Amino acid sequence: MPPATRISRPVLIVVFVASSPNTVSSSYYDTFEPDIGTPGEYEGVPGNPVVPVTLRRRANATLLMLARNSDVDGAVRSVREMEDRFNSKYRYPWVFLNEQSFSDDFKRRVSVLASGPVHFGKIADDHWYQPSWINETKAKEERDKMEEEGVIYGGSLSYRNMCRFNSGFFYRHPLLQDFRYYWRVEPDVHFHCDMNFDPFVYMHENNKTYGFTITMYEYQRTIETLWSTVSDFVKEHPEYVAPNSAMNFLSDNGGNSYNLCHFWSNFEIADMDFWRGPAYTAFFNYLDLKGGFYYERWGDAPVHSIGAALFAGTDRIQFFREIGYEHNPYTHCPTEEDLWKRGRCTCDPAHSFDYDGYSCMRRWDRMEGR
Ligand SMILES: Nc1nc2c(ncn2[C@@H]2O[C@H](COP(=O)(O)OP(=O)(O)OP(=O)(O)O)[C@@H](O)[C@H]2O)c(=O)[nH]1
Ligand SMILES: *[C@@H]1O[C@H](CO)[C@@H](O)[C@H](O)[C@H]1NC(C)=O
Ligand SMILES: *[C@@H]1O[C@H](CO)[C@@H](O)[C@H](O)[C@H]1NC(C)=O
Ligand SMILES: *[C@@H]1O[C@H](CO)[C@@H](O)[C@H](O)[C@H]1NC(C)=O
Ligand SMILES: [Mg+2]
Repeated sequence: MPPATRISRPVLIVVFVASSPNTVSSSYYDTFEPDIGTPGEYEGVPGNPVVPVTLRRRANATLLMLARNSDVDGAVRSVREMEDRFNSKYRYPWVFLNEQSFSDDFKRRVSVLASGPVHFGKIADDHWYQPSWINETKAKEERDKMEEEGVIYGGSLSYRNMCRFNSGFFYRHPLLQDFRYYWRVEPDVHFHCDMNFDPFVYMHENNKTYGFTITMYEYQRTIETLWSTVSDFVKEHPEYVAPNSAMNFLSDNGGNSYNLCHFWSNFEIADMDFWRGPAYTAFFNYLDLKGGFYYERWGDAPVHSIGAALFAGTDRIQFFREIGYEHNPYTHCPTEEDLWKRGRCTCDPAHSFDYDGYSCMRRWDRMEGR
């Protein structure tokens, strides 16, 4: 935090070669310090001067959490860490969504931590619940089968609602219409490093569509017919495939089969205008009508990942290596000594998931020419 009296204009020093695939996002804003005044000067605090937002460079973005009222303790811990490590310096708004009304207790406990405006939204029933054209007899049979087989969340209907909502509906919620970028935050995750740059501004300035920290394999059993459905869609709509598509990240045989690699979507920084655009909209609607969100257990992680990889393309996807992030049981921790130190990270780089046997990071490295 700069001293209270210091009001400097942001200095942008571009220090990397734009085409380098090894770009460290934070080096872009190495010397960037937002002009935010002292904590007591936050705008909206009665009696305090408003710090002109124009002094800071902020993106059109929000922090976003989907949660149940019963998630409140974990939500509070995640908000606290996000604020301490990033948002208290930038004061982006928060949007919380829930298919039920948030309790006063939930609202009170997260609001006390947020440095920016906080919005609570209820999700429309037709954006959340299983649509009427799903054959519930068949869906129930499949849920029971998966549960018997011990597939994680295999028997859960609410988990399926959540996955479908996150795949194709959240960015249509009225509270998100005012925003382009979002950072998805789940209850009970950890942000392990100080953020010395603004990833939203980075996304915007570098034309990025999708940012991730962890990539891994999906359970085949939950997506048995997803890839054949994707292939059918692509055959019908070759015009949506990006010239620089990341097909080789998803498939080891030019698209014949899916290697199960996906970005772990409990962390996402992404551009909702891409989800709202013609390619992803057509893609999601096609998948949705096949029913796999209910007859199987298609997750938003493979669905977003396949959408971004094929229709946005390799150069639109950003690995945020400097963001220390943990969702049980995996952690991405910056392994570069300078990033780890600058971030005052609480994670152990030796235990970063990046090159774990279950990680797809090596495949992503190859996409970027490493
Ligand atoms: N409102 C609401 N939110 C939900 C529901 N189910 C899950 N969520 C939220 O959706 C996100 C993902 O759910 P999780 O239960 O964390 O699923 P996961 O990350 O695949 O699995 P975990 O390993 O258990 O964390 C979290 O932000 C949850 O709070 C639900 O039924 N209603
Ligand atoms: C619904 O699924 C069940 C079980 O698979 C099947 O027997 C039934 O014919 C289906 N109903 C319709 C209307 O397709
Ligand atoms: C922010 O982005 C949304 C979605 O693209 C757009 O509708 C809105 O006008 C933008 N707001 C500003 C201030 O640019
Ligand atoms: C950003 O992406 C758009 C859409 O693909 C493209 O038309 C534009 O030229 C890109 N801009 C830069 C600066 O790369
Ligand atoms: Mg989770």
